[in-house]
Amino acid sequence: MTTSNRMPLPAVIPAPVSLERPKDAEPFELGPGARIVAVGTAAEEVAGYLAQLLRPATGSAPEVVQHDARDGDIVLALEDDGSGDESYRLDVDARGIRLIAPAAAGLFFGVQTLRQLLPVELEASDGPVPVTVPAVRITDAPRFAYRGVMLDVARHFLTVEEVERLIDEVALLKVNHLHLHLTDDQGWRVAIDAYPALTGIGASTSVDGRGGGHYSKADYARIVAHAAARHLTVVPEIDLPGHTHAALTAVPELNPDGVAPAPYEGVEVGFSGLDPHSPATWTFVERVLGEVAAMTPGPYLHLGGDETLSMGDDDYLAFVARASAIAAGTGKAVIGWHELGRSRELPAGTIGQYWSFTTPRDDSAERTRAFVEQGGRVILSPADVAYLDISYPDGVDGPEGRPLGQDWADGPNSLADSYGWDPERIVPGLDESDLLGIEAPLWTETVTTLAEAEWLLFPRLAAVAEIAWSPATAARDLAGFDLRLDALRARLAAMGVACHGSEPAPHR
Ligand code: TNX
Repeated sequence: MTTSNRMPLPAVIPAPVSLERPKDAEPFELGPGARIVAVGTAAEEVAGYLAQLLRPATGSAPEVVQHDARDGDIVLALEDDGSGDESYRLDVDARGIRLIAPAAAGLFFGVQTLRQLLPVELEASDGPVPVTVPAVRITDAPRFAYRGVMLDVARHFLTVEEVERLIDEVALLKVNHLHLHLTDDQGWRVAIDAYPALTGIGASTSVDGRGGGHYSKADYARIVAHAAARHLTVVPEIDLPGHTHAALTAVPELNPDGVAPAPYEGVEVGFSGLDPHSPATWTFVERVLGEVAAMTPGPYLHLGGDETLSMGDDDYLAFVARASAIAAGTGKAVIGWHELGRSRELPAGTIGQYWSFTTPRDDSAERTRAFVEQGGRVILSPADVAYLDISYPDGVDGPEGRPLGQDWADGPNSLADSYGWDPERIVPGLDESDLLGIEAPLWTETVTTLAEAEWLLFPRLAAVAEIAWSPATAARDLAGFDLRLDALRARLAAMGVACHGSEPAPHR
């Protein structure tokens, strides 16, 4: 952040490209007659969202109008200055608030910045809350196009309402992709018309047998729509050919002996696989990927591809070549975990998701470069800093009074770990332009409730989100980040969000 004077800076996470406090400018005070002026049709939806955020100020949402801005109004205007759809400028002083962006996305992210400048009490109160906003001039744009969070709804299921809440929470940090890990050994969580048993027996349980669950097509559409309204793209993952035990329990013909095994409630990985020599496999892959692509307005389809320890090389490569071609044939861009880079027959542009360590182990760097060599780009999720299911170092119990998190990825992993890495230095040979972005996965072997998911995500997601959004040139100053984080902690608490290291959030 560049600053123009020594006044304490408003605490914004992720840090904007530039934030100045203009000398002698007075703060904005929201008056009773203030309106939101939405200039341009695409600005109206964002104006409606902001009006709801401001509702507790007076007890009623400010009126949204289309023109004739007056002093004291909040103006959201679309103006294309060529700076990218997600960029914005935010000017606040006593005369009003002016937020300008080339597209609705930029306005939405600008509103998330503005939200962090508003009194914390607005998040919790039914009002009235006096609203004063410090005078600032901010210009901002993201470093990476893809800023993701992954939820594993297979090991433990999260309901539509829980996923919607998490979407609202991560939007505050300008996260713009929600990767849903929809299938794994323990459960298949999305309805596929061609195979109803996938969400029958296939969705009947979870890790430790804590109950099942799945999304109907209507449920899934609700999640996608809720995400879209917060400018997040949903990335569905159907994990193939490994992590498929739940599918094998539901579809007997996928098993070489035609006999479906019993459901699995443990946490081992790498034992299941689909047989590339069986015609039933290919009928299954075509139907499932076809239906999932049809439910997906976003551009991506994640094929998984990780941890197929029970399959030989030839079978794995035969599977990947054919399955990735089927996935690409749906019209979607294919994403896979870095193991997919074992294949030299990937559809052009296939995106690799790197999940080894900040210093690559085994052949992970080579596998990851293989995506770039085949015309694709890379999403970084280094497990020792970006896997948010790894436990915290202090050994404190989670919000339900039990320990949380796994340790395998050089864990426990601290907030400082999640903040202290440089995307350009992870995979040797990759340039910044080879990186599509960054994602923080939340695997849920140990996570059984929404509060537990929140507690593992926050505050470390704030660190990963800042690395994904803020300029490479911004010094990663942990002490300064910690200060800004205090404000975010207070806001999350007011929102009722569980956060490690904060006072317990009040019950919702
Ligand atoms: C590895 S990383 C997995 C998941 C586990 C996770 C636990 C990757 C692509 N697969 O199956 O849930 O570790 O941290």
